[in-house]
Amino acid sequence: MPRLFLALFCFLSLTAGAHALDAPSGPVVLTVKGQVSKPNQGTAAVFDLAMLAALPARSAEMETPWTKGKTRFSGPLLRAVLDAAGASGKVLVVRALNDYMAEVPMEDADRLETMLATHQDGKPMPVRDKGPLMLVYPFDLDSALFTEKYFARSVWQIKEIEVLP
Ligand SMILES: Nc1nc2c(c(=O)[nH]1)N[C@H]1C(S)=C(S)[C@@H](COP(=O)(O)O)O[C@H]1N2
Ligand SMILES: [Mo]
Repeated sequence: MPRLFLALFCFLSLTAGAHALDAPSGPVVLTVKGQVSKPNQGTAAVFDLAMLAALPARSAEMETPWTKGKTRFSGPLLRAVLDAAGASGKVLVVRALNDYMAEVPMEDADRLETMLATHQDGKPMPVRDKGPLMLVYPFDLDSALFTEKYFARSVWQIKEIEVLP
């Protein structure tokens, strides 16, 4: 009988491990709220930098309106962060520390290699220089993105993403 319970326990912890989002151990840098199915703090999914660093990422050199010359941005793919939170919906309201906000269509995460940049030229981004997180479009892959429409969605000092239907 105890062996059956042990097997059941192992099975349950394995399936839970496959779906649950770990609790952060460091300071929370990002809260994903709204339509999220893998919350780890109340109804929200919260992330520290180590959790973000463990997700599928992108690193690319590009020119942006905010940087001089070619600059390398690296960080988790936006879709990887949303997957980790179990986010599903059509619109992302991306909010910054200064309460700037932009509405970003879910397609920008699904179809474009958008990243939540945590590093600029290999260094963590301080708040005074657009950190700790910035939504960076793949300007290096598609020059058609180099427009005011995508600049306005390039939120820096991100603190929160709300997932709406
Ligand atoms: N956190 C934050 N991100 C932001 C903004 C802002 O005010 N705060 N402005 C947005 C807008 S409207 C544009 S066009 C671009 C470029 O802003 P800039 O002209 O001030 O460089 O950044 C976007 N990201
Ligand atoms: Mo703008």
